[in-house]
Amino acid sequence: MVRAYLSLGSNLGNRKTYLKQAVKAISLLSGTFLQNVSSIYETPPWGLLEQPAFLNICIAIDTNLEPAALLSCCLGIEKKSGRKRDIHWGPRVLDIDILTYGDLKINERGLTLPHPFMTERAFVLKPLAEIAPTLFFNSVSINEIMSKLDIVGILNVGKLDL
Ligand code: X6L
Ligand code: MG
Ligand code: MG
Repeated sequence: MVRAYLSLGSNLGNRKTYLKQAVKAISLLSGTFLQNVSSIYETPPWGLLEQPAFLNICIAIDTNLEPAALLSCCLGIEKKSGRKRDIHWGPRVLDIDILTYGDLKINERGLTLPHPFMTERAFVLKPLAEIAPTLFFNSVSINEIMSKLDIVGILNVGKLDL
């Protein structure tokens, strides 16, 4: 069994409902056990600025799925939620990213672990730090990395009622 952390985001439609359905679907994956769910954070958009604000959360799972299988399950859940991939970095009903998978470091087509830009993005690290305050990246604690990121506009808006 491996501990993995996932980042979920939504900025279209009923954002909370998409996140809630995604957490439920992930918890039902074979050999996968939901361990923790962060608060919901409303976050300003990164990358493509002219789009609605996101709701972002992080979750902890313990899983027997291999990383590639976990990724294809996550993409399947995105697809079933109605996600269309048109505009790169554009608005989406649901995005599920694998942040870490145990201590694994890999770089292959479609899957780089740990997620390459996670330590630069407060919309990822703020919810992650809430549920994994003892994580380290390259010997630096998540709280130390967080303290150097811009958290302007990031708002804790409470928990999902699961
Ligand atoms: C320069 C150029 C600096 C591009 C940053 C950052 C691009 C993040 C894409 C970037 C750049 C991304 C979310 C989001 C996206 C999300 C919030 C991305 C992919 N996803 N903003 N922007 N939450 N708040 O989940 O992460 S698009
Ligand atoms: Mg993403
Ligand atoms: Mg993604």
